[in-house]
Amino acid sequence: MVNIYFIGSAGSGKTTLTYAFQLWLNQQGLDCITVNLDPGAERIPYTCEVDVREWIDISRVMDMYNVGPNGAQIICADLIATKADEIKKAIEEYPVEYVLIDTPGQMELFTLRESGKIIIDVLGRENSLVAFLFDPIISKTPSGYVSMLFLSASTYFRLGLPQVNILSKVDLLSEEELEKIISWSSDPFSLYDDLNMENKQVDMEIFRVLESMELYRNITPVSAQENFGMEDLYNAVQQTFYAGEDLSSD
Ligand SMILES: Nc1nc2c(ncn2[C@@H]2O[C@H](COP(=O)(O)OP(=O)(O)OP(=O)(O)O)[C@@H](O)[C@H]2O)c(=O)[nH]1
Ligand SMILES: [Mg+2]
Repeated sequence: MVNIYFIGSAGSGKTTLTYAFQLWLNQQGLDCITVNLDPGAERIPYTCEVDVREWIDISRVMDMYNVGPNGAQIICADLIATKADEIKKAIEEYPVEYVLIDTPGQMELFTLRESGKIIIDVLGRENSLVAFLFDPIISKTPSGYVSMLFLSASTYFRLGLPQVNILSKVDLLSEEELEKIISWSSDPFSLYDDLNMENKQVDMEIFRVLESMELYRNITPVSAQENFGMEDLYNAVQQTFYAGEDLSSD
């Protein structure tokens, strides 16, 4: 069983990609379930075999604690940890190969608060990975791309799981913009040059550090809307687990 956590900034496309990847896996004859860990989710397109909203009701939390939606989101994020064992049990009822896990819209609720790490530990670290979504509109400028890179690195530091970087919604980018972003992801020097042209000075050393930690790596472009790049995402997942050591089959 492989757990894939879809993580990215608000509106980066996590929920839609979870759905598109579920459909693609099913088309390939591969078993998967989808898990919603976002208590604030309103519209969920995928089948959602396990839904955190069964245990945590955000509007009740707002009433009970007399807080607004943002305060309630924080309380809910912490409450998820108290339900970790039950969530695990619910997932284990499905003996499938892939568990696609959609995370809260505001990524820091999952990546920075303790409950994200607790959930990951309870569900098991060894077969887990993060699909980190780069927002295409932010990633269009060199400084925006670097900011996404740091956000991705911060998630990696915090959660400590293998990570694949995904460029989402590429149908919103022109061919030229897409090519630029791909070149930045494969060649730190081209990013460095374009940053300079944007009058943003960054020491090349920073990219070397990211490279040495294998955080500076090729990005996988996808479009959930156009069902593009799903096979590449699948291959990136496979490579993470099967390239080096064997994946234990539990
Ligand atoms: N053009 C285009 N739009 C997309 C794509 N994927 C998602 N969207 C749109 O982007 C918006 C956000 O998508 P979601 O999947 O809800 O993103 P999210 O990261 O789950 O959002 P939150 O959970 O609210 O933070 C929606 O309006 C989607 O329809 C895509 O591949 N292409
Ligand atoms: Mg979502």
